[in-house]
Amino acid sequence: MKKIMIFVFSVFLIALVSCENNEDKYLVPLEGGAVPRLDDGWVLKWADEFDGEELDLSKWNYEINGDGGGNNELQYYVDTNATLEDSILKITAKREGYKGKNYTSSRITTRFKGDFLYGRIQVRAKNPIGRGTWPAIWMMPSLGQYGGWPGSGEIDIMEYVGYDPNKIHHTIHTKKYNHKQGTQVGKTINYPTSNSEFVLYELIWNPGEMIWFVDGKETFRVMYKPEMNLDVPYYEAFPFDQPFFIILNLAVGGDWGGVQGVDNEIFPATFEIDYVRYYQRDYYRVDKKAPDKIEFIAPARLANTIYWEKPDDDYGVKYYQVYLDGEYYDDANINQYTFRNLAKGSHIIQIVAVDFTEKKSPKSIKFQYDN
Ligand SMILES: [Ca+2]
Ligand SMILES: [Ca+2]
Repeated sequence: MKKIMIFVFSVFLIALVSCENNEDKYLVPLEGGAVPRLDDGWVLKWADEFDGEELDLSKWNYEINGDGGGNNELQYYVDTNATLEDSILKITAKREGYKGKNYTSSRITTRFKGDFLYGRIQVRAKNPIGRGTWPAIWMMPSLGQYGGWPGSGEIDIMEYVGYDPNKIHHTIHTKKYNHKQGTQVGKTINYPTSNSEFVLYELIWNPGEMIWFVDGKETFRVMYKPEMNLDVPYYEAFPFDQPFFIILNLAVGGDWGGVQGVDNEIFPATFEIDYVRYYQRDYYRVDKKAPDKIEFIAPARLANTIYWEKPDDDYGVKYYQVYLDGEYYDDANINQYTFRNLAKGSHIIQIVAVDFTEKKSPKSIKFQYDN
């Protein structure tokens, strides 16, 4: 107990001494990282360069199963087809019988070992060659807070199918927007060198916004727009306000990869990954400005739901504080909010935007909501 008291007291002292310049809040890069910082305040927080002799199981899990990934894929995922060589992770699909399947491969995830909310993800990879291959760099929700697929979302940083080798694909899936309904949101990019050279795939993920880059060029951007989702709680359209983990896998065949069958002459086929890096923005170093006052609030179609404009800020809003009849009521991760148990009558609602350094906007205009 005494030790704890001393610890608490010393933390308090340090906080008192350094609150002027925020130095205690600056991010510290991951020790030994290959590229600890990128321009504009990005700091390395998690990485695997694949330098070792074998896959680092403090960072990765194998997903071992033959259930076809929900897409009727033909491989059995085993824990022997992800190997390291010359600082490259090689995920190899083999033509071999195993537990009723005719192919083996590997699928690895960072779940509960690397779980990420917002930031910048870099994966440098080289796609396999051959009809029937279907590699992916993607992300799934760590906790599944908004229900099973696709309710809690899926982020596909890069997909490729070997029968259409000049293209790569970026996609998100949510309850409202997913491929089972043909409503998924995505983009196909012509990139003929993705299976002959290493390509850098990047995702910058901010509240309400995701931006994809290929070799440093922006290729796709998704912004949450409440005015297009007035009929649903925001998370049915955009559940990307919770932690996600990274998945790397090489599937064989399946509903997409197998559209033109599988060429059995291509095996072994290998998906190569040079590194995975995750950066967070060092907001206390770069963010200088508080968010602007919110001037627009409106009712959504969904009951007891409002939305508002996303105010300008130099590095973006982290979350909002919702005020009801002059009192703080709740936080909102995105610029849309559904009240629970709102009393019948006329209410005054105000919103405060908070950035990643806890700088706050002035209180918004007063919006009258009658329910
Ligand atoms: Ca490497
Ligand atoms: Ca700011």
